This record gives sequence, C-alpha cells and structure tokens, in this order.
Amino acid sequence: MMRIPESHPRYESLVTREKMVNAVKDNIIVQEGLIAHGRGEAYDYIMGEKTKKWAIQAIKASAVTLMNASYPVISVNGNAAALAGKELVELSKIIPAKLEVNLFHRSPIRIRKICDYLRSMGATEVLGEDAEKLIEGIEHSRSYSSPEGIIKADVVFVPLEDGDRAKALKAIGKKVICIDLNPLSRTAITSDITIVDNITRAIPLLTEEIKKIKSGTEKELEEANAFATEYSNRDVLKEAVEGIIEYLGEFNPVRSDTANI
Ligand code: PTJ
Repeated sequence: MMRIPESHPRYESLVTREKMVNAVKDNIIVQEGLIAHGRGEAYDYIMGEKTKKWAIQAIKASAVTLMNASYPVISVNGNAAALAGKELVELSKIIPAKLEVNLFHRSPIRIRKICDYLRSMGATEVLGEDAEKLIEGIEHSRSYSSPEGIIKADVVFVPLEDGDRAKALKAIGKKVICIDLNPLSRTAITSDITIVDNITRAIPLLTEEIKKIKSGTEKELEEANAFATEYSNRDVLKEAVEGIIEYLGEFNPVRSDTANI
C-alpha cells in the first residue's frame, strides 16, 4: 500500500481512494464503483467538500422519517459498504432498521462478501443473500430483493444509488430517501428526500440527529415532524444547485484561499 504523507493537502481524499482500491481487491467494490466515486468526488469538490445547509435540512427530514417508519430498510451497495459500512451498521441499530445488501453488479460472491463485511462491523442481521423477489419495473439485478427486506419496507434508504430504482420503488408505494452528491441525478430528483452530501459525512450526522430527536422533548419531536411534513425535495435540490453556483462564483484564480485545491 502506498504511504500517503499526512501533510498532503488532499490527504483524506487520497486515503479514501486507497481504501476504495483495496475494496476492489476484496471484491466489495466493482471497478465501475471507482468511476462512480470519481463523479462523487467531483461534485463534492464544487461544493467545498463540506456539509452544506441543504444537506442539513435533508438530514433533519430523513431522521424523523426513518424514526417514524414502520418497516425501514437500509439498502447497501459496494461503495456504501466500503465508504461507511461501520456507520451504516450503527445507523441501522439506532433507527432501528433492517440492512439489506442490494447490488447493481450483482454476484453471489460480492453479496456474501459485503454481508460478511457488515457483520464484521457489528451487524447482527444482514439481508440480501436470501433475495428472490423481483421488484416490478426494474430490469437489472437491483430488482432482486429480500422478502424480509425492501419488499416489505415502507421507507427505503438508498445511500448512493444508480438511477431507476428510486422510481420503481416509488411506483410500488415506498418512500425513498437517498444520499447523492449529484443533485442533478435521476435518483436525486425522484426520491422523496435527497441528502446532497458525501456519504462519509452524512451518515454520522444522520445518526446524531436521530439520537437528538430521541432524547429531545415532545415539542421538539412535533417540530421535527412538522418540518418533515412540509419538506420539499425539489426546493432543497434547487437550493443545492444555487449553492454550488454561488460557491463557484466566489472562486478567484489570483486568490489561492478561494481555491479548494
Ligand atoms: O456495488 P454495486 O454493484 O451496487 O454498484 C455500485 C455503483 C455505485 C457502482 C452503482 O450503483 C453505480 O453505477 O452508481 P452511479 O449510477 O454511478 O451513481 C452513483 C451516484 O453516487 C453518483 O450520482 C455519484 O455522484 C454519487 N456518489 C459517488 N460517491 C459518493 C456519491 N454520493 C455521496 N457520497 C459519495 N461518496
């Protein structure tokens, strides 16, 4: 493994890349996942690599929606597992929600590897190896779902998704929450709530928000519920795009402090 000096201005990004490459070797991520990660990095770059106000709003709405769900399921793919496996396990316990491994580039080996990986991170139950039911309207491997998982869910959390499943899930009556750094994606637009942020930052914040609501007062819970009821995904996505434009508008090539190196 390459040694990355901590003094490198892009240390975190380089360490994450190494982690992703190793996850490919371990059969957790597919090579295409590295390309997807690159797209994510590019979007993160043009929003300053920080959690912005549009993501905070989406996290607030997601927290109470997941808490109120009667059968919430977290769908985990290779990238999500490699980037935030441990944090997703913690989130599933806090809500509580089922974890289901659901892959676009599906293979029995990868399903098993990712289930094992999540168990090694502390998950007691991981669905996905038992997937058999097909979700209507999806013509690829993501259609496979566990009869005890996504099929039964009322709310499905799909961090880092690849497009048309959000639409198919909504068509069969599910509420869909996603994380996607790309506010222009079909998943982002179709979902009920889209957290436009890096999964590595968003999941711990979501867990914290749920803990906060759970330990808060009745009045705070009512306010959180009202916030989620009023929530408009389209408005928040619009804010995200406007926020990116504003951030880029501040860039000045002669002032290095405005660059994001
Ligand atoms: O493990 P598999 O087989 O299920 O495959 C997983 C990938 C990610 C390869 C598959 O779902 C895929 O091809 O996804 P897409 O269509 O490339 O979409 C992934 C989306 O996630 C893109 O819109 C990226 O901008 C976004 N993204 C990438 N990295 C991050 C991210 N969003 C949040 N945090 C990230 N770190």
